[in-house]
Amino acid sequence: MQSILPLPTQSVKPGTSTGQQFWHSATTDRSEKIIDSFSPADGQLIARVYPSTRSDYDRVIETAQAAFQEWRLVPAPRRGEVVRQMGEQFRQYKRELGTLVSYEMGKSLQEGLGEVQEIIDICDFAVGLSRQLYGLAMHSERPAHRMMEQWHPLGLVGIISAFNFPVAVWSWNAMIAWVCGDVCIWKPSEKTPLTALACQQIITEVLRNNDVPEGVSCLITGGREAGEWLARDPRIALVSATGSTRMGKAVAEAVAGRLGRSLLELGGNNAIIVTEHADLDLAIPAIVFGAVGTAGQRCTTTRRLIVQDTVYDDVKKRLANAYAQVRIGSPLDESYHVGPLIDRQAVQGYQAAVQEIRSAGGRFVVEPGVLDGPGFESGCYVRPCIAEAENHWPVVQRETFAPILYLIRYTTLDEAIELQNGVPQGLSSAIFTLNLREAERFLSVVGSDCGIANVNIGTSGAEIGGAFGGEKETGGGRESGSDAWKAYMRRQTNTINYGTTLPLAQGITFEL
Ligand code: UN1
Repeated sequence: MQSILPLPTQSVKPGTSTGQQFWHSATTDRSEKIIDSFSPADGQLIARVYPSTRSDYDRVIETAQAAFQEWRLVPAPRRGEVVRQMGEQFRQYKRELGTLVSYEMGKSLQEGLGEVQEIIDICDFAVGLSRQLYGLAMHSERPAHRMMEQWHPLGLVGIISAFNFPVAVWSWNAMIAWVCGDVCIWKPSEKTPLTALACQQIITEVLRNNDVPEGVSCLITGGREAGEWLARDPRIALVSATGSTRMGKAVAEAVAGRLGRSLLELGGNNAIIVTEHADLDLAIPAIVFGAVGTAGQRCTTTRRLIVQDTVYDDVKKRLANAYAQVRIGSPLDESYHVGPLIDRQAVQGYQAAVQEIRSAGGRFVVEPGVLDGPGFESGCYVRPCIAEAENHWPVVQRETFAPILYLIRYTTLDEAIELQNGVPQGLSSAIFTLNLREAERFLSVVGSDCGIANVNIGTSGAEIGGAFGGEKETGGGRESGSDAWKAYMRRQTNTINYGTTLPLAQGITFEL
């Protein structure tokens, strides 16, 4: 059994007078405001969700603590088997969950399905990993001694996820944490609570069928306050948080204040460098997908394009032509490329950035705008735009979560790399060139300072097999593939003496 708290006896009650669905809770002490989930696709209120109270939270944590005592004893490959079955469930519900992601969050259906595919992929990865949680063995300097390291589970892992990848980022954390032997408490974004509840429902059967103790998979709902409970709570061994740099700094401070562990995946300000040796037939679609995909709301979205002056005009013209083909409309209708922003507040952020670009003297190559009229009633649809800008402008230095692409000109590769690195964030980066020297220089120690650096592919759309995350204000954490699992475990170094004497290290003698 699992906890899908804050709902001690949760049920979906259809059929209110307005036809909306309400998640019900037996708890009556609800001081916090009910969370309304609106679809940015059509502006409809699609559900109302009760936020967890502090007493719900404490009950969840106590249940999770008890669950950890049992779950840590389950052999890792057995835990992997549970995750394998979860992957099967997500395969089965891929279309339904992908559609809900698309409807609640507003990304295109293709991208909603892609997000569920990321869950399936990380499940597969985690299953293999469950037999590969390797520690090293070392040669001891002492005779008849053996040294090795083991990796043990950490305990309770808090997962704070953002609206833009409402389910995939949870799965990167949870699936890996579970095979490592941890238990998880998920606080999804208050903008996308339904997709989170759906994920919990999808895995319920697997948890039940395998007699997984209640509390291995927990969910709390709420806003900033619920995030703070996790960050401040010494019972939470690791807080993995995805979101804005502002949120990440608050989490980092609170967790560091109690010397806990945090794993942060925060803002990006990702650039693509296009050199005169680029294959523009590859570069243009990569740039467009990177800049307009998910309506510019990926942390890996391409926000800056740094183009060599010799090809600048050509790139600018081709991009303007490509943008003219981009179709904006309902994310559920597959004939459109770009859906809405998450809410009207995000639209205001887009408009404020546009205003700031104009005041700074920026010139729009592709004009911005907010769409209205039939199909755009939610007020959340905006035009992806391109502005010629300068890297040092405050608006360019900031991450605006919207489809605004800045065009910046350069002459030498060193200058391009300096521009690319010349922002506070350090998540993703790319270069388009067929010139080996340029590509290798970009990847070298004097090249990109980002956690992700690509050649001839865009900045977004990373595969789950690599470690995902970035440097500087992006927070330094790594999630998902490679050896990111180590963040979810504690390392123990063991020295075993199987001899009959007690030689000391460093040649020290100590005789009684
Ligand atoms: C995010 O935007 O927080 O690399 C995650 C990508 C996706 C994940 C993005 N696989 O664009």
